[in-house]
Amino acid sequence: MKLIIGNKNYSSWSLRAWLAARESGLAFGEIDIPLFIPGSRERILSHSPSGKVPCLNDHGLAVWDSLAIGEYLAEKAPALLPAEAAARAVARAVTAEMHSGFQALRSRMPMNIRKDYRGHGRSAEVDADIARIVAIWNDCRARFGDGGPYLFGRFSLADAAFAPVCFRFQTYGVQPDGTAATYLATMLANPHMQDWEAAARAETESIPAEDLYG
Ligand SMILES: N[C@@H](CCC(=O)N[C@@H](CS)C(=O)NCC(=O)O)C(=O)O
Repeated sequence: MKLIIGNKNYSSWSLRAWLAARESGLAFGEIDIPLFIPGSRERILSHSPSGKVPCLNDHGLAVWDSLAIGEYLAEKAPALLPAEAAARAVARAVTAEMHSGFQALRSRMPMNIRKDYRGHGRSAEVDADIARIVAIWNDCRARFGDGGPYLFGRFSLADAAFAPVCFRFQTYGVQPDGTAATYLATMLANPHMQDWEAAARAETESIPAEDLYG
């Protein structure tokens, strides 16, 4: 399998698929395509019919969109989803909510791992998104978190979905309390997250439109 991804500093959708692939334990190679430079669109389109990353290529089969990639990986590595039906349903629900929501947080706090934007990006709408995310984390940990430190105990696709939020909280200095703070620290200490962060910090390309606060 090969996973086609964008800049590790900026591409939040790429991180979700890459982290799920790493946590699956399945072997995969990586094709990195820096976004929004001459030729990037053509390079992406040569792999991904949507013209977006991430895209997974499994022996010629293209699977695009991070949600579909996660589900595809979970078919091969079922531990990526909780074993119990109710927990699995809620894991999918919060993953889908992350996939389709939180527009204010996304637009005012884009993932930008290299930057220190503490104090930037807050608004009433962003605060409402943050409050909802913290509520999801607390609820999942309380109801399903017994078997380990992640939202559903063991690492799952739900954690991959929220991984970019963890880097955003670090960049923009968002500090939740209690259980959510512990979960955030767990995610930021995850060895695959740390590999991604180190690679993001080593990148030299920048996307000026994403560097919102200087
Ligand atoms: N819903 C898609 C979103 C993919 C997406 O928007 N990817 C961005 C990078 S994070 C992209 O490919 N941008 C390049 C472009 O639009 O040319 C997913 O979950 O994979």
